[in-house]
Amino acid sequence: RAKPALRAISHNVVRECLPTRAAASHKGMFGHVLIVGGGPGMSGAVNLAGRAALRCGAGKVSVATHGSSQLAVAVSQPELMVHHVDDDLSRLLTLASVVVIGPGLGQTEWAQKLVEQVGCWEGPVVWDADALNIFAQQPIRKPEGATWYFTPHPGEAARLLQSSAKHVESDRMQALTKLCQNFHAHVLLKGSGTLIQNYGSDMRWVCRRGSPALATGGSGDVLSGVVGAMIAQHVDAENVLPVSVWLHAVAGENAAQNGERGTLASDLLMQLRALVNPTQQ
Ligand code: B4P
Ligand code: MG
Repeated sequence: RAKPALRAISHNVVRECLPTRAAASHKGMFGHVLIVGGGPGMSGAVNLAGRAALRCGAGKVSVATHGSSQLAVAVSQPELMVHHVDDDLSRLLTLASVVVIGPGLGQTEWAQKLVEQVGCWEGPVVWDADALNIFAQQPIRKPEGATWYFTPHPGEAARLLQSSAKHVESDRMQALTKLCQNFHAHVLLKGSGTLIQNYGSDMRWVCRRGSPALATGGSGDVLSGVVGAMIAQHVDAENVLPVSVWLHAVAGENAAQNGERGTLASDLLMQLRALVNPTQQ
């Protein structure tokens, strides 16, 4: 069989995916992202994911977080709707158009219960960070009708594949394809030259943009929020990961213009806003 094609992501994908908004638009057209995470001591991760989703144009963003994180997240960004969840996500799931689970989630019993509930939900889910780590220990069968997006770095990919980060890095293409096939998910594999493959497709994408400025705590959390916002705004499933990765990478390059070393994940947020408005490109 012929080798699957490898396509570089270009700015054209953004123009295609994010058309100018109609004058009569309302927020209901741009979806409701539910971010689940922020265990004790890790409120910053959901804050970054939530703010990234807002800056990328999601109509509404809710955060479901641990009681100890609620106040910190709520005061950090007034546009976020912040809910304290003990163990029952069902009410919030009925309101969401997409769920992003994992940023700052931790791997406690509290986190495991949330992963189980999101795993049964029949909508689009972005699995990141500790949600992937929990998943690696207790795989869940994808429900009929759900669309899953996995956003692992090589360490998380290795846990999902019961391998090592070194082995994943030695053949990134193979790891990517295995993740897609094993978990029936659209997958991106992070790192310089992030790779993407959609479930059911042989084609792979590579991102040749980006910067070592992105190698900083929280930049992955920002990416998960970008992915959530693209799904909320009805970007076609096969374009969701390519467009999100491109936006995040170019936001990193632009933020790094003030100095690669010392760029913060939160510096990406205003860059993203400029990039999702194509006249600004
Ligand atoms: P965690 O401690 O789990 O890190 P995290 O909370 O997920 O951090 P964050 O969400 O901010 O960053 P993420 O990597 O998701 O684990 C980090 C550990 O994982 C490392 O100590 C290492 O062991 C392993 N690991 C991570 N990346 C690795 C890699 N490339 N190779 C080998 N091991 C790795 O997201 C970071 C974002 O920035 C991604 O979108 C990524 O693509 C981008 N980015 C980072 N460096 C980049 C670069 N040089 N060029 C372009 N993009 C880059
Ligand atoms: Mg991460």
